[in-house]
Amino acid sequence: MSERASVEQLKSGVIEGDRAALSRAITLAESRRGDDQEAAQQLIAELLPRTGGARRVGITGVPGAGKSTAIEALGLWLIEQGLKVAVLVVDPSSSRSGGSILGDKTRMQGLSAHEDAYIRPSPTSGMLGGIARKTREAMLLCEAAGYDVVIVESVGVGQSEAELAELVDCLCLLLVPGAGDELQGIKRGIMELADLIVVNKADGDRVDAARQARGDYHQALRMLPPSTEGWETPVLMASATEGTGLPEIWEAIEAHRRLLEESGQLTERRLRQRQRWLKSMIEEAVLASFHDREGVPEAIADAERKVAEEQLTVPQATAEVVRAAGLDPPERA
Ligand SMILES: Nc1nc2c(ncn2[C@@H]2O[C@H](COP(=O)(O)OP(=O)(O)OP(=O)(O)O)[C@@H](O)[C@H]2O)c(=O)[nH]1
Ligand SMILES: [Mg+2]
Repeated sequence: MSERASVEQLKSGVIEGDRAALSRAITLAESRRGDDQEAAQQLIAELLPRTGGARRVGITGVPGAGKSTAIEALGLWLIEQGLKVAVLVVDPSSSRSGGSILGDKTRMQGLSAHEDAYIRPSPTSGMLGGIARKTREAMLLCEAAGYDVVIVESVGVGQSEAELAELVDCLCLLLVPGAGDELQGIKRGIMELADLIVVNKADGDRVDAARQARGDYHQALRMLPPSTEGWETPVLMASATEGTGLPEIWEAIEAHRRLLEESGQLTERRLRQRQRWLKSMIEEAVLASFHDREGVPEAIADAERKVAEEQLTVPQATAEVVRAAGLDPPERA
């Protein structure tokens, strides 16, 4: 895969909404081979004018909160409303265990079988921001393929929520009732990022606990700055298994969207995301090429030894490594 003809073929396949072509395009974008990357970037660049049209929704929450079940139900409901839905599932643990994708597919069985849906696991890789890079490219490709809604599922493990917020227009935090008035160890920083909070599993004998949790979160939010200027993060209750509360979730996502559009924050938010992405990629590239420079690994080993033997201070040793790479140490050390 490095022929111009193949890029053209993939491009028209993606534009036609051919799911096999979309899958091949995403695989190409995920490839670490240099010629694949070149082809993938060319493909994405050509498709860029067709991107940006989707509702980009992130769903995060603790393992087992019901994210996949909720996406299955919400996705099927959205398809009923005439929308095409793509789901990208990021699971930081799956790259290690290699197993849970099968579980996700079975949890989204109806959706994965539907012709108006596309479900794809998204690997977490790269030095910075595991989620960000490959998932972002997959999202752009889904948009070019005509999906109206791109939902990114990511298990919340402290850092991943912030990465997910860098990718989507609306971040939805899924919680489960249970621990009474205790806020499930959800950190303030994460609640601050949420554009929407959903207390899931509000069914059976959990309804009262769900109501209690909703009140607690609502209260806690009042002390936090808004996720989006002019927006009050709603706290909703839902049952993904019973399918209750889904239209309300979508209504909230749409209301948030209207605010973003009307206030100009949608363009602003997406531009800021792209610029931060650019910055982190530049830093990643510079760092990688620094380590690839001739003499640098040796200079680092040398510096480590000199620091260990207390021959040099850490700033002095740093300056030596930078000079060994043929660069000038920054003036502000
Ligand atoms: N009672 C009840 N159970 C639910 C609900 N939503 C999900 N579950 C159950 O909770 C379990 C976990 O659901 P998942 O949808 O796999 O949760 P998840 O958040 O995607 O989990 P991970 O992807 O592993 O982080 C499953 O057994 C679901 O059937 C709900 O609304 N009510
Ligand atoms: Mg899941």
